[in-house]
Amino acid sequence: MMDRRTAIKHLGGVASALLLTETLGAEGVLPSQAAAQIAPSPATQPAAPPSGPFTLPPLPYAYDALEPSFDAATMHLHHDKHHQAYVNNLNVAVAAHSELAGKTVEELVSGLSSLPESARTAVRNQGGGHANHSFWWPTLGKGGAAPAGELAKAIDAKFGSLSGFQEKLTAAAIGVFGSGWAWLVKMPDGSVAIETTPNQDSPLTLGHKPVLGVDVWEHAYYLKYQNRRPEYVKAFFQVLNWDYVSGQFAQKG
Ligand code: MN3
Repeated sequence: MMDRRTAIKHLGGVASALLLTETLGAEGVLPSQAAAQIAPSPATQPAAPPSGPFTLPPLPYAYDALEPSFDAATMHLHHDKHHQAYVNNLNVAVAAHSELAGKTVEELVSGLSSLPESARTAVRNQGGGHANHSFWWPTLGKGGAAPAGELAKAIDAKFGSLSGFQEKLTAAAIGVFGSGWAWLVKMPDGSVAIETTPNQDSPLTLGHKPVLGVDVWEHAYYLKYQNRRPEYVKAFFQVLNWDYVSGQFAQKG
C-alpha cells in the first residue's frame, strides 16, 4: 500500500492541492474562523451614508392606496428604494460642503448656478430627485376628479378645457425621450404651462413652480406597465389628487 507522501506525488497538482485543503480542514479550523478569514475586515467596508440633513418623507398614504392604477410593489420600490437613494446620495454630496448646510433641497435646486461647481452635478441629479419625488407623492391620492378654483381658471385660459390640457400633458409625457418628467408649471406671471425636464432636472431651476408632474422614469411604471408608458400616463390621471393640487396652486405666490 502506498503511504500518503507517495500518493500525493502520484496525483496531479490540482488534486494534491485539494487533498492538502481537506487535510487542513480536518486539522481543526472551525467554520467561524474560516469565515472570519474570508470576510473583509470592517475597515474595507464602505461607510454608511450620513443620515442627514436630508431625510425620506413618508408616503402620505398607504402603499396600496393607489391600486389598481399604481401597484403597491411599485410604490414600495419607487419610494423606499429609488427616492431613498436620492436622499442618501444628496447627503453624501453635501457632507463635503458646509456652506450648503441649512438650505432646503428646494433652495439648493432653485439656486443651482450659484452652487460650487464641485457640488452642482450631484445637487442637480440627487437633489433634483429628492425635490421632485418629495413634491410628487402628496399630489397623488384619491381626491377630486377635476381642478378647482384658480387652477381650473388657469388651465381653461391656457388649454381651453381640462381634456385639452390632459391631451397635451399626455403627449408631452409620452414624448420624453428616456428618463424625465412632464410638468404643469406656474410661470412667474401666474399663468400655467406644460414643460418637460430630462433626468431629475427640476422646473425650480428655471424659476418655474411645479403644479403637478408625471414621473416617466421606467422605475415608475415598468413593473406593472412594462413598456406601455401611455397606459401608465392614463393611470396617472386616475390617481391625481386634484383637490390637493388646486389648493396648493391657490396658496402659491
Ligand atoms: Mn421616480
